[in-house]
Amino acid sequence: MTVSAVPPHTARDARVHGLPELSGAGRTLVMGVVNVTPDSFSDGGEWFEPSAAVAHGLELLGEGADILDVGGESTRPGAVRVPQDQELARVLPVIEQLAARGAVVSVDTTRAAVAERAVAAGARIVNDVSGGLADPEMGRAVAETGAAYVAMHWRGHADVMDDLEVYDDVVADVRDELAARMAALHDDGVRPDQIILDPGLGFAKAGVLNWPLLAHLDALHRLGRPVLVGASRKRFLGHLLADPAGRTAPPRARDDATAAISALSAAAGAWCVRVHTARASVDAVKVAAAWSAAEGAPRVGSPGTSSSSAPSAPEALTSTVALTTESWTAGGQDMPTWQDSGAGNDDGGGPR
Ligand code: PMM
Repeated sequence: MTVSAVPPHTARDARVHGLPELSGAGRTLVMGVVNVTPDSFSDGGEWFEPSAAVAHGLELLGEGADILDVGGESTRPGAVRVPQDQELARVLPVIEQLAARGAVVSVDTTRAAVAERAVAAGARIVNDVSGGLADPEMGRAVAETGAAYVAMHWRGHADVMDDLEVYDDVVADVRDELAARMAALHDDGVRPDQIILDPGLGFAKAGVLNWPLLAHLDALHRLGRPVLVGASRKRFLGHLLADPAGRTAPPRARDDATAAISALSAAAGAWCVRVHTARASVDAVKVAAAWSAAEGAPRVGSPGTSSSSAPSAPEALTSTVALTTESWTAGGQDMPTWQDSGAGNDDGGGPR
C-alpha cells in the first residue's frame, strides 16, 4: 500500500468536532472497551462493579488506549434490552470517575437520554451501534450536546439481527445505508464533522460478510468521514481460528487476530480501532504509522551518512495522544515502563 492509495479522511488528516486533542495524532487511535454488563459475549460480568470497571479503564489507559468506551447494555446476538434506568445506573458512575481522571470517554448507547446524561457526566463521544435508528431522538441529542458521534451500520436489535443478514453487495449496501444515516443526522442538526462511521462488523453480518467490509474500508472513507473498526474478539474471528475439529476459538483466543486487524485497519487509514485489550493494538497502529511514514519519506541511508535529509522518528511512535501520565496515575495506577519491567534499557544487543 502506498500513501497515494489512501483515500481522504483517514487517520492522517481526520478532524473530529469536540476532540481537538485526538485530531492530527498521526496514527490510528485505540479505543478500549469497558463493558459494565453481566453478559457481553467477550468479557461479560468481569467489570460489572463500578470500581472494577474504573480499574479496568485505567488499566487500558496504561496499555496506551486513547479513548475508553463505556457501555451498560450488551449487544451480543440474542441479548434482551436493559431498562434505561439500569443502563444509566451502570454507566454514569464509571464515566464520571474516568472523565475526572482525564480520560477521553465514549458512551456506548443507543438511547438519546443516556447519551445526554453521559455527556453531562463527562463523556465526549456518543458511540451508537444503531447509527440513530434505535431512538428517533438521538440525532437531536447529538446535535444539542455537540459530542462526537460514532454512527455504526445497524439493521436491528440483538434479538433479531441474525435474521437481517441479506445483502446484494455487502460493501455497497453498508455504504449506502450509512450515507442515508448521515443525511438523516444532518437533517436533525448534526454537523458533518461530529460524525465517525463504523461498518458494524458482526451486526446483522454472518462471518464471511465481515471480510469484504474490512478489505474495502476505502468505500466508507469515500463518504468523507473518519472510520472506526470494531472487530475485537468477534465471532467471525472465532470461525477463522477454529481448531482442526471445527470448534470455534473462544473470545479471548481471538486477541492476536484482533491486533492483526488493528494493524491492517491502520494501514488502510482507519481513524480508530475498538478493542478489548489495548497493548498489542497500540503497538500495531504504531507499526502501521511508522511503515506509512517511511513510504512517504525520502529514502535514507545509514545514520550519519545522510542525516540532513533523514526524517525524524514519526510523531506517532513517541507521542501520548490523550493523557498525561500524571492525570491517571493519580488514580493509583502505575504506568508500566521498560525501566520498571526489570529488563533495563539495554536491549540485549540483538539485531536492530
Ligand atoms: N461492537 C460491540 C459493541 N459496540 N461499537 C462500535 N462503534 N463498533 C462495534 O463494532 C461495536 C460497538 C460489540 O462488542 P462488545 O459486546 O464486546 O462490546
